Amino acid sequence: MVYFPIFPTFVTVMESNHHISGINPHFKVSVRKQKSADYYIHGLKSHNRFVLSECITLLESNLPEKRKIAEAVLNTIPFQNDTTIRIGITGSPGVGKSTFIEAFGLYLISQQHRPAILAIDPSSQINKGSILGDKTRMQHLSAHPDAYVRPSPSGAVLGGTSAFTKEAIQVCEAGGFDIIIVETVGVGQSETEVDHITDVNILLLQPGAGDDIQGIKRGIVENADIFVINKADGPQFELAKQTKVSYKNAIQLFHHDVPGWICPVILTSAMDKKGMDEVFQSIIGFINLLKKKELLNSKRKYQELRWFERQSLIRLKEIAFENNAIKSTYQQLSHEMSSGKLSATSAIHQFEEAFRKLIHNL
Ligand SMILES: Nc1nc2c(ncn2[C@@H]2O[C@H](COP(=O)(O)OP(=O)(O)O)[C@@H](O)[C@H]2O)c(=O)[nH]1
Ligand SMILES: [Mg+2]
Repeated sequence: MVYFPIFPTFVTVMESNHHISGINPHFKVSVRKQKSADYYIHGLKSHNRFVLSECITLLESNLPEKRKIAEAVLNTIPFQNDTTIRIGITGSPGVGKSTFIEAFGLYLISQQHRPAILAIDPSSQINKGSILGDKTRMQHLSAHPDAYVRPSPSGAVLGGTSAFTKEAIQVCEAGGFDIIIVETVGVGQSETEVDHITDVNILLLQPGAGDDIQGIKRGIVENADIFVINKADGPQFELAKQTKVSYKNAIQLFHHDVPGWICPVILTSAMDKKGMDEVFQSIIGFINLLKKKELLNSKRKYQELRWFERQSLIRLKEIAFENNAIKSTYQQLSHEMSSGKLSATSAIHQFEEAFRKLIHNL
């Protein structure tokens, strides 16, 4: 196997395609008839959950023929809907994100909302198509007719997690869900950052987390709009209260992007289903402030633009590497670098030369 140190995502895509084409490129198409874009569009419009699931599976596919249908669907359904709320929930593994979403989702249903949950957890294990942990933690919510829970493996999709999630949010909204919750670990993983796809971000913490606030990456704290200290129950309740004070003091040092917003720090117990109302009121407070300052639409427009910029670069890279000359030049240079014959600076220079030559000859 050729080692590609720089483009790991790209390599995964390329290699998986290679394996598929090595067996039989039309294998899947011949055994199962591909459903049309109209089938998905109609199913989403009639709020059919089964079709929504099929549509998200379609979005996860890297196969060009499926991608084409997915794009036809995405180009037909609305991409902006300002009556929906997109919530990002991040936090280290084990803080209780999935348990919290189970309690919060059920609370939202009691308030006549229809929540859809996209759980993208790189630490989750995939087993028989579902992700262990997340769905079991969201047992009641998963089974509820007014909710939709979709765990997705991260990194397995074309263009990275955020591209897939952005599209999945769009189809969930088209499928009749008005509150979309995205669960990610979001700690230091650039492709799992949800702040470019959601309206409001919640950082989930657990009692004691305030002790190491200095160690928490500045970016993560800065991207949060609401802090939730979960597991504020039983013997940990007192510690949770102290953690709340530490956070309240610490976040005063950070400047929030939205003028006038002071990040609330809320105690919850997902296990005892406590604090859900306060979290929801804070979310509504934040959304109302964004709307009042006419920032909600501009935030989403900016996210669209940013997404376009990021995705076009990813596409550009993929298209470039479809060219054999570019691919072999890259492999050759990597090879020379690993055997110590070439410095990165000259490899970059040579690669750029080869690329320019190719483009100018087109
Ligand atoms: N005591 C207590 N435990 C909780 C609470 N929320 C979650 N947990 C436990 O924390 C562990 C991790 O929860 P999980 O929801 O999978 O965390 P995630 O990795 O952030 O999604 C599980 O054992 C949960 O039962 C809570 O509010 N109180
Ligand atoms: Mg989880």
